[in-house]
Amino acid sequence: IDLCSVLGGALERDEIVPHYQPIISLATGRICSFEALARWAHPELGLVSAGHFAEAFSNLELVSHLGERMIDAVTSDIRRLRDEAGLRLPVAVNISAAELGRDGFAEDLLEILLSKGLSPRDLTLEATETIAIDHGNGTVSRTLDALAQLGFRIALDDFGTGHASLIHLRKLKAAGLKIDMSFVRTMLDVPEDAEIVRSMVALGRNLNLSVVAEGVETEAQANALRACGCTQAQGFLFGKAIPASRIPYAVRQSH
Ligand code: G
Ligand code: G
Ligand code: MN
Ligand code: NA
Repeated sequence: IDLCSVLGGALERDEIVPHYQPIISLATGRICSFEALARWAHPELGLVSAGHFAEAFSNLELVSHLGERMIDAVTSDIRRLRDEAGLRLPVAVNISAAELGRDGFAEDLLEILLSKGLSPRDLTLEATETIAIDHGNGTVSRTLDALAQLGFRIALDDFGTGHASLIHLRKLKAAGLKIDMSFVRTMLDVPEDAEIVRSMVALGRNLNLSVVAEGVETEAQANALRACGCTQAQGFLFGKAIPASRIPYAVRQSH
């Protein structure tokens, strides 16, 4: 099957929806934020994770279309959570290189937020470092500058897996970094990986960045991260992505 045409149809039928994975404070265990992850509510297959249609993310048109759909749904969910549950937690959304390569992306994003009575502070934009590699005419850099100027927070996703991570921290004007789950997975068994995690946490702290450890699955990993001085974490230990309707209950449970 041609995944791209299939996903295009799914987008048109509004079957792509955000689910929300909690990000917690390691000091208190409380939910402090969520990451929005695309899910395909397939009429027969049920809920399909983004990993199953990740190939489509390399199609510029599809990923832009998916991004638009996600931003619209996420901002509506943030608005509804505030109105109906009095919740005000920032939500992280994954932004693709295709979106950053479009002139006017930052201004359009601001307009969407303002039209719903929200502000740039309500969103964190997660970008992987491949994004900073500007192949074209400098549009990506201009968009990143504009986003930072308008008050959006950018977090460097999958930190530690790409090339030249450190220069991208500066180029992206990052406000945070997310330690890739590959380091978390091995840090209890491989002393070097534990040391790398410690260094990333220290780097983040010294640069005044918020640091989130990803893929935390066990209590032992959470303890090791806490011992490193890491303050926030995300992973199956704390919860998988849930629909927006379940957010108020999850937040109350964690407090
Ligand atoms: O949730 P899951 O493990 O299926 O996600 C797989 C990958 O898809 C992750 O790397 C995640 O960053 C990416 N992803 C999930 N949702 C979105 C989205 O809305 N936009 C983009 N660009 N990537 C997403
Ligand atoms: O690339 P990005 O970090 O945006 O993607 C997050 C992805 O990681 C999502 O697809 C999500 O489902 C997955 N994920 C989140 N927590 C865990 C975890 O604890 N273990 C594993 N194996 N995957 C996770
Ligand atoms: Mn992410
Ligand atoms: Na990541």
